[in-house]
Amino acid sequence: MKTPVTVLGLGAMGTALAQAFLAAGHPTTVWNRTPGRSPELEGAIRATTAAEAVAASPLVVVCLLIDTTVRETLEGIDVTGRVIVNLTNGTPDQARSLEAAVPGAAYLDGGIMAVPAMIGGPHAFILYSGDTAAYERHQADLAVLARPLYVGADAGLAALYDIALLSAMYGMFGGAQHALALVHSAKIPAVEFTEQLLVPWVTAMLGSLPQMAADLDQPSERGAAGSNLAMQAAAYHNLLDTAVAQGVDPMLLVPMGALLQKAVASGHGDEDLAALIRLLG
Ligand code: FVH
Repeated sequence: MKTPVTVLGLGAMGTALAQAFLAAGHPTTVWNRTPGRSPELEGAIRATTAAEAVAASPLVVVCLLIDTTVRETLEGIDVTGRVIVNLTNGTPDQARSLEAAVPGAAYLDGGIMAVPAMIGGPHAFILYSGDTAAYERHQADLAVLARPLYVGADAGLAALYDIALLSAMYGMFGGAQHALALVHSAKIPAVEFTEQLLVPWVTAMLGSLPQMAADLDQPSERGAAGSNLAMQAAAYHNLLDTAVAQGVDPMLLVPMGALLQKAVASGHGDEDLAALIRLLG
């Protein structure tokens, strides 16, 4: 028989996780603060309390709104002998603290790198960290949700990777959204611009990331800058001025301009974009 699992939280993501477990044949107990959510979960066992749901399965997946929600939900519940897999978004410190707050349970923290529609599909992956033995015992169970990637025994590591990847995503979307606001201000069709220019351009620029990362890892092997920062800082004013002239709020672009100025002022004008990473910390 497949491992019985419990899913705490039937928001958009919790529902997708429960659906994937059910589709894979796992006896699946679900609980949600507001009863009656996700009637589409046919075959799920509906617990009336979180305690009842935790008691029902050795593997308990938690997917609630934020860290506080998880703490309030698990408070006072006997989790002895359970494997708690917390897939709620949080910080590394919150993950470590939660691990300490569930004595008697094995704790895994996770970062879901997918939107709900991707769960159970080929492009989703989930980062895990924490109790190594618990991960090895349940790796196959967790694989029905998304490709599992274990990143270390420190419970905070999955959150660190997750937050790093989300930070990159928001930065990327922020730049693209500014670009779209700019072309929209000039009544340029957004879809055509996106498909023919924006996506190919961003895709081509992403190709420079591995070299940027290599420069960070091995500064002694850094090559000459192809596009130096002094040149980029000089041109960057045009991005801000054009936004203002078009009536577009430059708020998403301003921080990068400030960082470029700081790099040049501190003597890094002849280096390339990798130097900005070192200025951040
Ligand atoms: N959806 C996504 O695209 C992202 C993908 C990456 C991972 N995130 C994180 O997953 C967590 C859950 O996200 P979600 O999409 O399921 O969120 P909602 O649909 O808004 O559902 C929220 C659930 O949390 C329950 N809840 C809220 N407050 C409380 C509380 N005080 N006590 C108990 N439960 C609470 C809520 O219950 P209800 O409102 O239906 O009663 C939902 O079950 C999240 O960390 C994302 O960052 C998703």
